[in-house]
Amino acid sequence: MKRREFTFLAGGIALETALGVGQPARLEAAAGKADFTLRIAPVSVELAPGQTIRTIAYNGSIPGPVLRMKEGKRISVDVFNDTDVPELVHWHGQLVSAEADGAEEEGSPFVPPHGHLRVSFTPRPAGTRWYHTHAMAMDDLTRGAYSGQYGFLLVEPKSQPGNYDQEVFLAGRHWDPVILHRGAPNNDWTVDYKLCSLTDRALGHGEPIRVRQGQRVLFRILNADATRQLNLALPGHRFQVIALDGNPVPTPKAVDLLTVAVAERVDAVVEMNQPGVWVLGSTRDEDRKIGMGVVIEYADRKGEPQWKALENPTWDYTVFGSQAKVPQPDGKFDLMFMMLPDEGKPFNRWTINDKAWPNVDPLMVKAGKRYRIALHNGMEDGHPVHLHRHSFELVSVGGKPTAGIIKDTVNVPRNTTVEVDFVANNPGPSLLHCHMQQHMDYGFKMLVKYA
Ligand SMILES: [Cu+2]
Repeated sequence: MKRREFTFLAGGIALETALGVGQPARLEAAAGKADFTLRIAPVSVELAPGQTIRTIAYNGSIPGPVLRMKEGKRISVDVFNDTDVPELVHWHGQLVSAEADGAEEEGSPFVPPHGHLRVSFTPRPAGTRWYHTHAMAMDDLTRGAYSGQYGFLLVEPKSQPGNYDQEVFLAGRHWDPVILHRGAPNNDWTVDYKLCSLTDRALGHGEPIRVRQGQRVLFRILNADATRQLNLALPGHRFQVIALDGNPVPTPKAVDLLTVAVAERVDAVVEMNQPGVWVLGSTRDEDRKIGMGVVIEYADRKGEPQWKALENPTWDYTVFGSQAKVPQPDGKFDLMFMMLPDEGKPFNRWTINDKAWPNVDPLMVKAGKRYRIALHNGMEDGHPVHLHRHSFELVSVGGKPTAGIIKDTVNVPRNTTVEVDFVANNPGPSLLHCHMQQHMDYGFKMLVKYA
């Protein structure tokens, strides 16, 4: 029997339902083929010989396909959900409508189980973005960011600068999660993992990245993890950081270590001037041992991949900033993040200004105004805080002023305050949350609302 297909033309969203339940008032025939298709379905991936993960992913691979879109050119994506549970696809770092954003809390529709949703939006701004599930996992570690539902989305600028010879996409991930209770000083519930990947295979398996001496390689690096920070080095080489979260930085700078918090992206160019076979990998020995890395192989070089620990690994956003004067905001908010004590089962609950979702008071803003948010982390863990549908500018990190660094996710280190400014320029509810899955699932989220 032919599937019934309907299109719901409102807010840029088209909704099709196979059952016809909850049919919206305005129905029209689905219009042609979408520009992109994503299929959410189970997959098995052999990360290393004998080490196969079974997860849910896009189009049968981890990561999903690199989606290349043109800045400002409206597109449509057909999302098919072959699983038994409702899903959400979030377009991370893009200034889209709340309907298209893929966040339940903003009112975006789900992709129904064994159903379909057509999403339409205008990609912007240009840069390294990504897409991922925004479903909650709670204590089901097969769902949400613990699953394989992530992929790069590159919004290509109208005019391409492109001063590189090769482009490489790397997305860090931990796999096979298990719930773990930690003792002092944290005394909390956390997640531990047994396997890692930075490509579609564990370190030492799959194809190396082949380079030639003198090449400039642009690495687009994403931390697609549910909970863990990614720290990367490439012995004998430096990373010229040119963009953070896809946005060009005011002061590109060469560094030895890349620290990428959950959901962040770093674009960095490496000049290949140390012929050999190297490990580009996690600076955490335990993570490299279980697969977090990839081999870089120069032409005509053979042998065991070499690793060397960094002597002085440091990471500081502000080195990429400028000294420009940041405009005074029209309003200011203070947000204090705290963890509630262990309640005897996973996970600990989290509060923002002493309240947990859904009871956190929203930040009320007026369109066109500039707001400063002081993010206060009163705990031992760092929190990658993400604001949906807006970009923000870093104003200070741990009391150190900066300017010109535009991001959508910022790591707020332990017992530190980070200040960010954003302009309320995209009306509709916008989610602000910690991107660590168990933190957002257990209270650490709130809405920005337009008055
Ligand atoms: Cu957090």
